[in-house]
Amino acid sequence: MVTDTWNPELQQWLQERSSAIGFELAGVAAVDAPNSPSETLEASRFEAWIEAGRAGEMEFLKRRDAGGRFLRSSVQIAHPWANSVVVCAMNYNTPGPLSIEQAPANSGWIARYAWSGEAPSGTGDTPPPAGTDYHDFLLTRLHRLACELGERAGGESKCYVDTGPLVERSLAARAGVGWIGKNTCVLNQGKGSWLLLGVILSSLRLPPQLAALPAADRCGSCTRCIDACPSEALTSPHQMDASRCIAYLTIEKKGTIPVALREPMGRQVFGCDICQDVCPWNRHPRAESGSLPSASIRARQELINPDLGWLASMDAGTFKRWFKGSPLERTRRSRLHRNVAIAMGNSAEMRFLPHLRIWRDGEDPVLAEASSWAISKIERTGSLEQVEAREEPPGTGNAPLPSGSTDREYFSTDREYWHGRS
Ligand code: B12
Ligand code: SF4
Ligand code: SF4
Repeated sequence: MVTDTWNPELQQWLQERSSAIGFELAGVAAVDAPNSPSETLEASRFEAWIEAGRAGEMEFLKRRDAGGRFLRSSVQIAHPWANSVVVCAMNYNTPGPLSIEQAPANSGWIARYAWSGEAPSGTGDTPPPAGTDYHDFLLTRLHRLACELGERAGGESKCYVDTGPLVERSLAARAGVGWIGKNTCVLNQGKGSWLLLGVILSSLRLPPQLAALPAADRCGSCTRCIDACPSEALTSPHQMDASRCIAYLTIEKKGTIPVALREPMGRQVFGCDICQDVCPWNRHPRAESGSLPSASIRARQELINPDLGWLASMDAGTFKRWFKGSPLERTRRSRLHRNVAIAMGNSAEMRFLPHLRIWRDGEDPVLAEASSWAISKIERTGSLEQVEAREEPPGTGNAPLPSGSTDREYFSTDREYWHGRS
């Protein structure tokens, strides 16, 4: 039955079908009419955010239409036909440690959403499991839902996961999926914030009486995320200076990373989970069994607290085998290695010096500069014990590796290295 308008029965159908397709949460919101008070508020927030330089070098956020308006400041600018938006969310919190827990001194951190891969990890004799990107299967599910919606109610639709010219978190909040926490993430009382969002823009109209009730803001007086952010990217509640966020620095920022922000990066080499790891609403929620496509979403154990030496030893072929089709493809090997060099510097581990020296003397100027910084940092901050162990015969220029190990063991192929760890 084609309706062209949302009605309670269709909303009920949406809940049932989205859940059957594998989304844990779904809601629908009306798209603001041009110049309505709510459109004006959202647009002015977005403009102010960009104009304050908060987006750093993320040029895709700054795109404008022919009239000079920021494309993302209002849904209707790029999609004048859209009247409503379905927002779906999937919890990706598979079991695993938190980034804030004790971890080996030689380990880095890859954001939780990027752990996924196709099969349980091999023994080292089998090829590494192929990477998968949550965005891909979210989009597949959204297309299925949009297609069924079209068959049932008619209208035009368009699906996005991440890439569309719209602010998904604002839409999610308005669709009742959750509230926007002080860390700027969408949080749901029962599911926490390990949520990936996907949206279906639709031409169906949502009568005002069917609008979702906004989720109550349950941050209260808590400020854990703001207090824990190492780079002071959360400038005040609900406000982020993305140019300082470690997720931006490690994933989006090209070239060199500002020196002042390198130490705060700690051991993060891809993304950052700290402001979600400390959030009390994330203590319990786990992805529901059955909501994740089991074969393709398993966390790859090697990517949890990954060994920095192992990541550093990846050549182009190995990087491709591990990360093709995964979110890490975005940084390519060169930027991942830049981040690894900084994490090595922050680790104060003398054992990384030989590899850092190779990078420092190599051809990639960004990596060379980051390595040079890391070497001086390790030399400044390495433990007394390590500094003593560093005493070397004049002229060799190399610090000894930890006792009983050789250069070859430390920086050979990833497979050998992995065997060494297990
Ligand atoms: C650019 C981007 C980033 C940038 C900037 C993040 C940011 N806060 O803006 C960087 C690279 C830093 C980033 C990091 C991460 N991202 Co990101 N990112 C995006 C992207 C593509 C655009 C976001 C955007 O437009 N930002 C501009 C600002 C203005 O908007 P906003 O923060 O999203 O929301 C603002 C408004 O809602 C408004 N607002 C609402 N209420 C109120 C109230 C007050 C008082 C005020 C002042 C403002 C205000 O202010 C909010 C906060 O500034 C979206 C996808 C999309 N198309 O929306 C994903 C998205 C936001 N990211 C996502 C994720 C998962 C992450 C990371 C967790 C990844 C990681 N582990 O490293 C981190 C989280 C860091 C964090 N604390 O936010 C998810 C968020 C899911 C969720 N549960 O909220 C999204 C929705 C992608 C997806 N499809 O799932 N991301
Ligand atoms: S993701 Fe990390 S750097 Fe970014 S706001 Fe959260 S804690 Fe701060
Ligand atoms: S840590 Fe506290 S303030 Fe931050 S999002 Fe969670 S509940 Fe809100």
